[in-house]
Amino acid sequence: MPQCKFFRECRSNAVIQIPHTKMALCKDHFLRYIENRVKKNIEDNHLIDFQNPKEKVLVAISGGKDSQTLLTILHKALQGRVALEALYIEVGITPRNYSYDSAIIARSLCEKLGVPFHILNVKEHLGFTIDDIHQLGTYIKKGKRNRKRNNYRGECSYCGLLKRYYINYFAVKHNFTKVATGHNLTDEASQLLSNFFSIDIELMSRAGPITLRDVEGLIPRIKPLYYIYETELIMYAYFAKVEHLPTECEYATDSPVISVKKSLEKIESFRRGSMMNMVRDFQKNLKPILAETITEDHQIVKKCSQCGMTTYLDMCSFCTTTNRLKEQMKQFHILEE
Ligand code: Q46
Ligand code: ZN
Ligand code: ZN
Repeated sequence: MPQCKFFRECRSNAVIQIPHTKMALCKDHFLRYIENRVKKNIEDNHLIDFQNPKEKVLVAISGGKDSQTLLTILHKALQGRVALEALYIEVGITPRNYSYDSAIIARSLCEKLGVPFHILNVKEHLGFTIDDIHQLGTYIKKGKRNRKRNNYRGECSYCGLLKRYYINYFAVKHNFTKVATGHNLTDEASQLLSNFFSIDIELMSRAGPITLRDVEGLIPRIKPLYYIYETELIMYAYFAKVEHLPTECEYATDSPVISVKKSLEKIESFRRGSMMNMVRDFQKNLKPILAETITEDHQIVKKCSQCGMTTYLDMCSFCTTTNRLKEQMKQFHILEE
């Protein structure tokens, strides 16, 4: 590796080469470089309103590399200028002690940084866990012929739905103004390309470092790591010694987006900067055109007839889905009648 190129006076040996600029950096300057890029994203895209005294940011933390690194960088970037708190959603995954260990690691980072830590237990709110959903899936898969009729979508799909719902629920209840998530550039490029393959223009038009819909009951989501490659985050976590859970969830399955991600990583290896160019150019050139043609104004905002949360339907997709799951669990005696 050559010498660090951050400052002329830095004579340290470089430890990493930045994927899209090929700039070689030493450890300390690499950490600073990533933190500066996150700050730039926050400022350029107005992710956080530093002038608003009521601005309050909630980080959805899972104990995994992405959210632990997000909280570490965000805590540094904000320097106490706005309120920052963390929420761990306990979805109830017992194999490999996954949920238990994740919560310990997430809490430990919050204590180290002095960030208020909250836990929301899904079982207490909903009456069942992801373990129960997994058991339901096992029964449904055994009777394969009924599989289609039962419409089982896989643990991760339900897990994602529960987390999204309860994060927003918690944020609304406790007056948070932004929810920060750990999505990085590699995730965004993969999602963008997947949406392009299925020509899902509506989803593409929503891509970006912030979801901006001024709707009461839907807290805007911000992605401070939007322009940081996954490989850079792995290196950041390593050099900054960010503690995170090394174990993978037993229910993790390869989604179609994962195969797109692998292909993009391959392209990136011989065309450096491809993902960055794709996401940046999309935001700059294509998104404004899509945003003009696709307006969500036709969607009438309502309150869910069951839970009262904001939705565009009579009953929100969380209530529809969890009602169906409850019924199915009763049929299989996973839940009491
Ligand atoms: S926790 Fe939940 Fe992940 Fe496990 S069930 Fe899938 S989504 S893999 S981050
Ligand atoms: Zn240096
Ligand atoms: Zn609802």
